[in-house]
Amino acid sequence: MNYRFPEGFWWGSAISGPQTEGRIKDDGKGDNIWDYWYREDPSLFFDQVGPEETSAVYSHYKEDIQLMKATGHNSMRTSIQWSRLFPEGRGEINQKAVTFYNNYIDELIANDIEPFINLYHFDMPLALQEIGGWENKEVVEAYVNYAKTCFELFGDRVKKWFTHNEPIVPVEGGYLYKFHYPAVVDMKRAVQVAYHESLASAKAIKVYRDLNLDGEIGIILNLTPSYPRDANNPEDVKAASLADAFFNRSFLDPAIRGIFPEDLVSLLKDLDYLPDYTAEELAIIKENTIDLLGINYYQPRRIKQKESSERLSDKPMPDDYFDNYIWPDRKMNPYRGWEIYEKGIYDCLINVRDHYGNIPCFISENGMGVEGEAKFKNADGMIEDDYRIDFLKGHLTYVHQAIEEGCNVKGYHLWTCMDNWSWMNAYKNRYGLISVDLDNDKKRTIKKSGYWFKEVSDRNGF
Ligand code: BGP
Repeated sequence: MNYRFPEGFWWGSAISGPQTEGRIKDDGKGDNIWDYWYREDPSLFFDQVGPEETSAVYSHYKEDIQLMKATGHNSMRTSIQWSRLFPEGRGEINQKAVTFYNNYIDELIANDIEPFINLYHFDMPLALQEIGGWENKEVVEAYVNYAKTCFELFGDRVKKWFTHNEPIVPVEGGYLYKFHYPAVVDMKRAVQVAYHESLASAKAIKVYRDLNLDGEIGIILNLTPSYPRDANNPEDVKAASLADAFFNRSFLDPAIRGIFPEDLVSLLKDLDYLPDYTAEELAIIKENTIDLLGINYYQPRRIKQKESSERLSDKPMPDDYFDNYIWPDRKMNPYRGWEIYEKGIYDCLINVRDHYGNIPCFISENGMGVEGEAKFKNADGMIEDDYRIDFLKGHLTYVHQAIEEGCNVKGYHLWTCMDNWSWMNAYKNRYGLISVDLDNDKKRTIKKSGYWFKEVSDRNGF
């Protein structure tokens, strides 16, 4: 064996409630922004497939947990759907949701799979979006109440909690680049949303600590290391550093250090774009930082200095400060259109070691989305996804190197366990260790990578 991982390493995958559970009649779930947006305009979604059914884990969770076992999971992350537990986002609790999540969590534990629970995965309850979503402080309060309810209901058994998954994504998708509802383009509003997400996270952490439960709480951030085109060109370096401030440090710094990055704050101040905040809120953010960081890594960002001084729109945008650069040597995942750069995962981990106190962390998502995987099926109906195995090996080799060099990495979770519904991309790109056949009653079949992953987990290395 070439790469052995530390004792007790977490092997598993991540999923989310809205992407997997599905809805059935009378389950009591309320609408979230995805249910609403799909109803309003199904043509926005790949093949017009909406969030209604997804992979139907709500009904299949027992069978799915057996498949997790069969693919080597000793841990897994999912998210509670806020709109399942509180159909209106606040107020009355849906008891069927309590029963479902209790059963799901108990079944995981009974099968020796540790549940990691995330509280927010892009799924704002519609009733709360109607009053402004993350732009409104009332929604921050509703979130804190929802978080507290989850800790009280499930915190006796769940020992790892996460306040958000990729909080920059609702900012980018909903308020800058139009791939989440409400799909507006307004950087000032985007800043308010980002600030409230950090505030909500800190307030939930405070509530969690006040409850004195035995467990840890963290956040999941998607880190995109920003590489300048030319490390010897100060303008490229500055542009890359600003991209890093917008998309990485904007959440890393408040989550771990309890403060916002100075360069970003001063840029926003110059634009008169600072959010509505109070000194008391800043103190809450300062005092309530995370125990554990989840890192989602998919692709790097390659940056060069802005080549034209013209604004991209009549209002400021982050992209007014840098240009994206296409590295001629890049290796692509042609299906998703993302660069594959294995060393990026190592650079993220070294950054956390050197600049964020080597806080305990784990890879909470990393994976390869491929379109049309059915063509890789062998005679027995198994998808031979050797490309995914290569992808995993490439990244795990760098995770291993980071551990050897002192990074405090506790585990590796792949995106994802079973093929699932992915927002506007719906079922376009498949990421799973297990395939889901949408034309055949959502039949699950373990892919070659699933058997490979099991072996790695059993041997704690490869
Ligand atoms: C991550 C999200 C996941 C999942 C994944 C793949 O950013 O946390 O929810 O969607 O990306 O996304 P896509 O299907 O767009 O490639």
